Order: sequence, then C-alpha cells, then structure tokens
Amino acid sequence: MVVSLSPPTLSRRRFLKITAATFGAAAAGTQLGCTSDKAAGEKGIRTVATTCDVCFWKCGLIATVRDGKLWKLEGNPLDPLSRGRLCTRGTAGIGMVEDKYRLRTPLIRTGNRGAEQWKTATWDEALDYTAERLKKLAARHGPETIALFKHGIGAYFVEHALKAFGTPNAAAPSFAQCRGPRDVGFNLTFGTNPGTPENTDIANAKTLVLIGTHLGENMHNSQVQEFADAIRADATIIVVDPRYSTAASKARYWLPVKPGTDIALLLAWMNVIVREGLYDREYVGKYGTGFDKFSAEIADKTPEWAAAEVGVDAELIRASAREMARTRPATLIHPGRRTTWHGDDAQRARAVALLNALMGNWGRKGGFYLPGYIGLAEYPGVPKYPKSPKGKADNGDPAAKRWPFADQTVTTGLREATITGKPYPLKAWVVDATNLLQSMPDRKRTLAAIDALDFLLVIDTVPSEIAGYADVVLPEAVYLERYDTLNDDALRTPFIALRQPVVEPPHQQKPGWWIGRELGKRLGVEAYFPWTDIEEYLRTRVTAGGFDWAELKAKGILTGKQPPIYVDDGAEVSYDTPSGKVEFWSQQLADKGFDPVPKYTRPEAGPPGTYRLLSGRAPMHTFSRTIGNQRVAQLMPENKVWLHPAEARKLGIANGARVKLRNQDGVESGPVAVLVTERIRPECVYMVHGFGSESKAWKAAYHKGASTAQLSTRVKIDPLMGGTSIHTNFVTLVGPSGTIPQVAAADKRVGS
Ligand SMILES: Nc1nc2c(c(=O)[nH]1)N[C@H]1C(S)=C(S)[C@@H](COP(=O)(O)OP(=O)(O)OC[C@H]3O[C@@H](n4cnc5c(=O)[nH]c(N)nc54)[C@H](O)[C@@H]3O)O[C@H]1N2
Ligand SMILES: Nc1nc2c(c(=O)[nH]1)N[C@H]1C(S)=C(S)[C@@H](COP(=O)(O)OP(=O)(O)OC[C@H]3O[C@@H](n4cnc5c(=O)[nH]c(N)nc54)[C@H](O)[C@@H]3O)O[C@H]1N2
Ligand code: SF4
Ligand SMILES: [Mo]
Repeated sequence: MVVSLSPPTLSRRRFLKITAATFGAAAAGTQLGCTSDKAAGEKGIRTVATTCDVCFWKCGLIATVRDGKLWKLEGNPLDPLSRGRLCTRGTAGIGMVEDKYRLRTPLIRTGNRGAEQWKTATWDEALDYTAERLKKLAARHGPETIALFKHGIGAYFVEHALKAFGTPNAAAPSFAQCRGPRDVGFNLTFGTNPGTPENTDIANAKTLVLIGTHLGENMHNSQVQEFADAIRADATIIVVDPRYSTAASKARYWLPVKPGTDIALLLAWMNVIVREGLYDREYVGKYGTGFDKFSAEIADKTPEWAAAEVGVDAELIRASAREMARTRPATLIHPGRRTTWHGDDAQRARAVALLNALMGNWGRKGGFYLPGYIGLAEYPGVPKYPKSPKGKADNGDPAAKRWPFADQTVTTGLREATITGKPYPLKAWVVDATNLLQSMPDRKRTLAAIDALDFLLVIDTVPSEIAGYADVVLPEAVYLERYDTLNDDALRTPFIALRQPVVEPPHQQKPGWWIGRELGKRLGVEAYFPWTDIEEYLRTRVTAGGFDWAELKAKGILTGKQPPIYVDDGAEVSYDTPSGKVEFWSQQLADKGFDPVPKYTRPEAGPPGTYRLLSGRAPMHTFSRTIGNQRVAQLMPENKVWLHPAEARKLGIANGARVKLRNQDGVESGPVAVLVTERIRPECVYMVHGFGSESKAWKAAYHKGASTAQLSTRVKIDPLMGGTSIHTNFVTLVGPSGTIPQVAAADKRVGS
C-alpha cells in the first residue's frame, strides 16, 4: 500500500477544534491503553499528544488514530520545538510502526557473531539469561566490566539499572562523534556551551554565520523554522562550506573554503575585527580576560595570509567580517553541531566561541539567549548509585586523563579499553538505540572489540547491523507505543513534555522503561525502581514539580514561567570558567600544554588522485535509523556521491553512473550513484551518512547506497577531548569494470 506522505492539511481553526475536543477525552482518561484486540474493534477518531523520536529534537506532536490504526502525525501547536509543524521525518514516523522487518520477539544467538542466526525466546528466557551472564562477569571483574552505549532518552531506564548495578561506563555517540568538540571549545571560552537544543537566537539574528552547519538539510525543526524567519527578516546569511548547501543557496556570502581550513578563516575574521576596532569593547572590557595576549597572537593573521590557505578572496573575508561587526550584538556565528571533522575541532569551536565573544552576543538578542529550565526532581527515595572505586574506563588512567577536557564518556575510549584491557577489561556491552557500526568510525576496531567481548546485548527496534553481532537481542516498542522519561530540556520558555503511547506494540515488543526495570530486578537492584508503574513514576515527578498530570497527558506539553532571556531585559549572566571571565587567552589550555589561542595547521593532503570524503544529512533521513522506513525511502531510497563536473570529465564518469568508492586503506564501499554537480569543490566528494546497511535481516535497508562510516578508517583524535574526526579519509572512484579511473598527474591537491 502506498500511503500519502502529506496528511490532509487541516485549517488551523479546525485543528484546534479537534485537539480541544480530544484533549477533553484524554483528560477523562479514555484515550489510552487500547489493546490490539480493542484496536481491531476500535471505531472513530482519537488523538494523543506525545513527542517525536525520529531524531533528538523531540518535537511535540499530535497523533491521530482512525478506527484503531495510526493515521497521521502533526505538530503540536503548543510546543516550542515543533511550533505546530513536524519535519518530513516526524510526519513519516508511522513508517517505524508499520516496518514489516521490525524485531518482534527477543532473540538468542545460535550462529557465529555477525551471522545473524537466532532462536526466538520469551522475555523471561532472554532477561534471565542476560542477567545471569552479566552477574557472572561482574563477579569476576566487577560491575564496571559492563559498558553501556546508548543514544536518546529511550535508554534512560536501562542506564539507570546498569548504573545501579555499579558501572560508571555509559557513553553516547553524541559526544565524541558529534557535538563534543563544540561543547568543549565553548566551555573553555565561556564556561558553558550551547546545549541541546542550542540556545541560538536565530530568529532575531541580523547576521547569521553558518560554518558547515547545513540547516535545511540538518533538519532540527525549530532551528530550521527560525532560519526561515531570519531569511524573511532579511538577515545577512554567511555560509562557509566547501559544498553549496541548501543554506548556502539562501546566503548573501558563500565562502566555499577548502575543507579543514576554517581556523585560518576564523583567525582572519578576528584579525579584521580587532585591528579595525570593530568588536564590542565594553563587553570585552567588562567580561573578558587575556584580550591583549589574544590580539597579539592574531596580529599577523590577515585576510591576505588566510586567502591562500582557505581558497577565498581576501576582500571577501574582509567584507564579511565587517558585515558581522555592523549588526552586533545581533550577529550569531552558529556553534555548529557535528563538529568532528579534522582533529583540531575543539580548537576550531573555541575560535568560533571567541568570534562570538567579540560580537558581545552572549545573552543578547540575536546572539545566544539565556535559556530557562524546569529541572524536575527525581522520583523520591531512589538510592544513590554506588561510586565505582575504579572510575571510568574510557579516558586512560582515570587519575591522568588522556584527553583532559573530555567531560562526557568517550564511546571510542570504551572501545579501546575493551580491546586493550586497560585501564581494566570491559567484558560486556549493552547497546541501546545506537547502531555502533555506523555511528563510530573505524569499523575494524569496533569488530575487534566485539570479538574481545564475553557478552553483547543489543536493544533495538529493527535488526540493525549491530544487532547482527549480539548474543541477545531485545525488541523495543517504538516511541509511538510507549512512555519514556520526561523531557525538560532548557529552552527560551521552560517546559516539560511527555512521551506517551498512541498505539500498542504489535508483537512482543516492550518499552525501555519495562526492559530497564525487569533487567534491574534480575540484577538485584530492584530498590532503584520503587515506583508502582510508569504512570505513577511520571505523575509523581510532574506533580512534585507543581504541574497537573491530567493536563500534561491531555496537552503533551506544559510551560513554566517565562524568565528574562536577554541581559538587556534583566537576565543574569555569569561565566563559569576558572577566571570567572570569558577567556580570550586560556590558562587552562596552556597548563595542559595546548595552544592558549587557537592556531591554524594546514590539513594533510590525501594521496594523489584521491578525494576527501565529507558527510552530512539529508532532510528526510536520520542517520541509519530511517533507511528502511518506506515512507521516507520513497523520497530518497539511497545516497549518491557528489562529484564536481571537472573531475567527472577527467575520470570519464557520467551523472548517474554507479561506482564504488575505495579509500586510502583499500576499503571498498558498495555501489553508489554519482551526482555530478558544481555544488562541491573539486578536491572533495560528499555523501549523506547512514546508508549502506550490511544487515541482511533489515531487508528494506540492506545495501541501499554506500556507507560513509565503513570508509572512515582513518581517524584523527581530538587531543583535547577524544573526538573522532573523520574528514581525514580519501577515496578514489572505482568504475564498473573494477578499474580506477586515473586523475591527471598534473592535478596537485596541496592542502585539499
Ligand atoms: N561517518 C559518519 N559517522 C557519523 C556521523 C556522520 O555524519 N558520518 N554522524 C555522527 C553523529 S552527529 C551522531 S549523533 C551519531 C548517531 O549515531 P546513532 O544514534 O547510533 O545513529 P543511527 O545510525 O541512527 O542508529 C540508531 C539505532 O537505534 C535504533 N533505534 C531507533 N529507534 C529506537 C528505539 O526507539 N529504541 C531502540 N532501542 N533503538 C532504536 C535504530 O534502529 C538504529 O539501529 O553518528 C555519528 N557518526
Ligand atoms: N535530517 C536530519 N537532520 C539532522 C540529523 C539527521 O540525521 N537528519 N542529525 C542531527 C544531528 S545529531 C547532528 S549532530 C546535526 C549535524 O549537522 P551539522 O552540524 O549541520 O553538520 P555536519 O554533518 O557536521 O556537517 C555537514 C556540512 O559540513 C560541510 N563541511 C564538510 N567539511 C567542512 C569543512 O572543513 N569546513 C566547513 N566549513 N564545512 C564543511 C559539509 O559540506 C556539509 O554541508 O544534524 C542534526 N539534524
Ligand atoms: S526535528 Fe523532525 S524528526 Fe526530529 S523530533 Fe522534530 S519532527 Fe521529529
Ligand atoms: Mo549528532
């Protein structure tokens, strides 16, 4: 059946009428808890307010069920993250419910790891077996021997069970593979970071600078809507990207930099702004420290110096710098999000933070607002987690951290500990909602670590690639079928949002809160789960926070008192650095032997005739998790490799030709179509990340497109915080006959 992707649009008036009616029904407690049998007999229309989980923005949505079947998903107009509209992925979340290849029952491995051979099991069998294995390993090596890899709030209760059992080792790819360098660069400068969702006041920015932040393809909902607001208000958009991104197409200035040269550009921008006295002197004088030493360091970093490195004209650098200064403090240099590019990422993020500081925009309209936060208390009476005498295993010797500024657990550090046994052996992994074979680079290393494990548990909704290697696979109910813990992220308006079930899981799937508790019981940590059931857990926390549970269930979102969010309106700002100031020159970095002001190093060139591999997002997909979702697969069934026409001519490759990519270490991708386009610099190629699944069981995704993760075998580690930078991989295009088209010998790619 082909289902329409865009549900019939309702007029806003009619929409509100419907939601008002059904909120009433919800408040009376009639809309939930339908069983599959009930669903079969269910007639009419009902709506449930819940939150999206196709990505981590967690937009508020209204789900409509018609005759017992999930019919459509729309934005919740009360919700500041969706502002009443979902993105394509959010609308298509129904595809995750109807995926015919979903995991249905618990599975226990019968073949070799990776062979995807299973026997089905009951929940009791699978959980008893898991707990028995984990307890045995803990008895021998200590509970720290268990490492949890997780992503998103769905894993909250499984993490709770494992921390209660005594392991401090829990990591998400959102740090070392994603926004870690950004957060560390900002922490070092401002003593705080942009957080999630970012406290960027995009809607009010008069100049918005996007450095590889490809809003519009990177589809974080309210950010993209605010981007549209800024464009409508005629803000100056400056985009720095080797690729003509969707955002670049809206820009007044597009600076197509050579990949990896952004620090040179940032230093030159700051040079112009400082030398011409265009920065916010009052702000720097009041809140800054080390400014003189900083300006001395950048004194020779002129646009003329940068132009040759960056590949952008000096006058363009100068003009764009002056434009930023003209509109300050309503000038926002977006901090970016996935900042794991070239190995100097935390320093690049620090340069971005410093440029923002020169604009005096922290806590100012059109810069970074100061968000509000409800901060709901935990459920009462839950014991404190035991403190591990061993400390975490991810960062070398816990007493002398290998990456001194890593303030979250490093996934790839846990992977190293698993292989080396240092600082102590990790013998079991629990993997919840993260497809480690796609999310972490250097797949060979991940497989070596899995080989060294005694036990691997994977909790997923589909037979993902990582599930193929598990000893036990547990099928989780998808987000539209379950409660999760509450979301009270910091935002302009403080809020709490509820995820609650819309429909029942179709087979044996269970929600994460149930899995966590059942595992916890079997591990002997039942005392950490004192609530009677999940509703009672949620209700208790909501009520203790002064909110009305029935109202939250009905509306899906409740907001708190709106605090002032700008300094000019009375919001208080403080800088939690060692000096209490914005650190233009960083003593912390100097003390650890790092550059106190970011320095530029030219990126290493690849082998002759190769292209630097870049990756990013497509608006209708989220990493690898949506590739098999038929509702979005219709829009983009596989990724393509972007190649500049001049290079295509040299290689004799036509638009649409299918090639394989071979990287510098000889790793070859599956076949992928070439998109010949002038929208990319000639020295690099670009692919959307998440494709090229190797899981035979997830038939809808199997071998669709090529995997950027598989080709990312050469990783540069950020020395400040352990981030894994992947734009350090180079590929050649292998033609259909297996030949490698040769690039003309004269084509030199110094600094590419
Ligand atoms: N090469 C390359 N690597 C990257 C990136 C890149 O651009 N290029 N991006 C990086 C970034 S920014 C990030 S944040 C990470 C993302 O890394 P991940 O979050 O690991 O991303 P996915 O590949 O989508 O894997 C998610 C897994 O969770 C499963 N899942 C989905 N919903 C549920 C659920 O409700 N419950 C459970 N239990 N499982 C569920 C999916 O089926 C899938 O197997 O990847 C990083 N890795
Ligand atoms: N639709 C959709 N939206 C998403 C996600 C998703 O999976 N799907 N994931 C979300 C998550 S978790 C994250 S972290 C974000 C990631 O999104 P972003 O933080 O915006 O982006 P990246 O993936 O790091 O960067 C991709 C862009 O950087 C450019 N680029 C590559 N190398 C360089 C360079 O050296 N310099 C410069 N200036 N630019 C460069 C690429 O051409 C591309 O346009 O997206 C979020 N939004
Ligand atoms: S941005 Fe899109 S996919 Fe992400 S939570 Fe919002 S609607 Fe869902
Ligand atoms: Mo991310």
